[in-house]
Amino acid sequence: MSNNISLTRYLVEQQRIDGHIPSQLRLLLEVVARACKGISQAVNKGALGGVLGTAGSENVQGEVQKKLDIIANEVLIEANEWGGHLAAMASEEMDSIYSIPNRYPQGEYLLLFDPLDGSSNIDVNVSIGTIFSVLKKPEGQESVEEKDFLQAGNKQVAAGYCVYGPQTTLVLTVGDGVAMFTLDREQGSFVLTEENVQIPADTKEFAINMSNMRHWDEPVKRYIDECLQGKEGPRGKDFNMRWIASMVADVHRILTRGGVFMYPWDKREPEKAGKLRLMYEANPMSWLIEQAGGAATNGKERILDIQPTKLHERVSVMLGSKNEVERVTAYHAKPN
Ligand code: AHM
Ligand code: MG
Repeated sequence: MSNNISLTRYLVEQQRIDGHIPSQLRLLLEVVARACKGISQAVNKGALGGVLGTAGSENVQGEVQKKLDIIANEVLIEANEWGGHLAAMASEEMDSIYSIPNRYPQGEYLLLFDPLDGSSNIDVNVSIGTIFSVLKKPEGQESVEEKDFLQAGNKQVAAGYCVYGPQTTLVLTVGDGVAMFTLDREQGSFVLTEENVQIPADTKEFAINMSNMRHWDEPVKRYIDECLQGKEGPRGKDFNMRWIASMVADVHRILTRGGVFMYPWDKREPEKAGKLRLMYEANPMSWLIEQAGGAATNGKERILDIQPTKLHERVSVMLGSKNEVERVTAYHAKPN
């Protein structure tokens, strides 16, 4: 459908028509997109660029960092720190927030990101991606602290991801639907390839790491068990399963053809609410999914309404086709 509308033109027109993208936010989104182009280049080079393998360090969550995790993190910081549009950044790969150095002007936005989601897929040439969320800095204060980031997902002013797969695709919402842009490598720009993305309310496809089944809670077990029973079971239809182990790629499939994605709480680490992180994984993805007509809960409540209590907070995630997410959420409310 494109008619060759670049991301730049799309953002300028959004700013002009609706006036709900202030110029600082437009600049921010362009800079994030430019950084994603750089990350895409590094990902594409793979072994030729010497970027595969582990970096020999761990992040704040105790996960081994890959070289590309660190490269992607640096690309995003270097691209965003000098433009004057940000007050601070936060990343899955950094223990604490990154305030904009004094030598640069400070802007009014806060940028959160998972620089390279799907780390276990980096070295095996399977789709990975960058996830980002944009919040506004609370008004009337000079410096920014971690507590200023602790805003519910419903306060986001922009959210998106860039998936590095067979194509590099940037997916974006500023609260006015979901648009997809494909990277045209010859032109070096993102070109609009899908607008007003809509997820069908029903689906026959689920995504969950089945190897954890014995650790799940009853409502999740019940939901998946009923899917597995297929036509002969209470759902009366056969289901298909997909699990890419890159949330970006699984969410991209759901935005493209529907489906339900779950990474629920499980008994392996009962004190943690889930594996995925609320502020820079679940929140941006939940907003995109809702903007496309889907739903996102933690099994009990809307993810976007959860008040974060810490930057790297984890959350149980169930998102995608509305009727399926509502069903599994209802199973949590009435386990029997
Ligand atoms: P990461 O941010 O360290 O890459 O972890 C998040 C990823 C998600 O992209 C994906 O859905 C999940 O972890 C896969 O986990 P598992 O390997 O337990 O199936
Ligand atoms: Mg991640």
